[in-house]
Amino acid sequence: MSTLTYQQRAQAHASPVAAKLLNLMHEKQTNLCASLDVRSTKELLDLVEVLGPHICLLKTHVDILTDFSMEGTIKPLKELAAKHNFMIFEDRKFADIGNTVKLQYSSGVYRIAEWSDITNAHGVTGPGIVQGLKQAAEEVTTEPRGLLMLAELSCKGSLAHGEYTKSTVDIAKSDKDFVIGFIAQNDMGGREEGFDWLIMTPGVGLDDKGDSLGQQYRTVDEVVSSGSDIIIVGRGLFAKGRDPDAEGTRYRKAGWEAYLKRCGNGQWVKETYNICT
Ligand code: S5P
Repeated sequence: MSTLTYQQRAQAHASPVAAKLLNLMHEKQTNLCASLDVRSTKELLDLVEVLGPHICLLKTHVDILTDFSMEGTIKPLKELAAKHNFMIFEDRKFADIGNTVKLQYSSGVYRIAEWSDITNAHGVTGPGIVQGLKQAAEEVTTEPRGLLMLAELSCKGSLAHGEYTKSTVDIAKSDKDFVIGFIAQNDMGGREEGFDWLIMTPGVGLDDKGDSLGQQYRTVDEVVSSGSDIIIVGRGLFAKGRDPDAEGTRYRKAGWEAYLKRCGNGQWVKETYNICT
């Protein structure tokens, strides 16, 4: 895993999206991504208003929203992203042939390529998926876009391990600018070949071990010490009975402390943040 600071990695990164995110993380001192799976735009925007100051990245599943619209959902979301300084990751998990994902990413109701800085894809269909998504991004926007490949999953019984994971890493190597990293539970290497992939890790929870549908949670320390650069936290932040502001502070602190430890530093106190620069 990388023991360099986010700032050092930003300076050398091949992808403008990854460099922007790493700089933002360094400046805002957070490696927390909020994953907000809610049913209405109002719930989403209310949570983002509270969690915005704590996060570097917002992960969405816009197909869960019953009232999605570009004007009513995406416009205010982008305004909140600018106000609180975070980036957006639509967790679309593309998994089709290149030509189809190209259409799915750029068209339809959601037009994801127009507004989401980052999206993700499964490796199961092979490298055409990377090229299809990249072409769509190039055709619909001049803004930089980045792709994460799903190399490992958090849920019980997942088939994404061993040879599958290795082959997904090979697909990621096919495009150094567009593929910025992985959804994974562990570091995926690549540094000796000149890749500096971002590892984003879901299945993170400090209070629960899992849910009744196969989700499995690891602690912040566990995931960061096994290579995670960005912790993705969902229900740990906002499930019923939880205070999102308090949980946002808590997970952000835990994530940053674990990062400082990995960079060779100890205590999480505001003054020591800059030791890691
Ligand atoms: O392996 C994975 C990959 C993803 S992207 N496991 C996951 O749980 N996710 C996503 O992370 C999932 O789709 C959900 O949006 C989020 C986890 O939510 P939580 O409420 O369990 O923290």
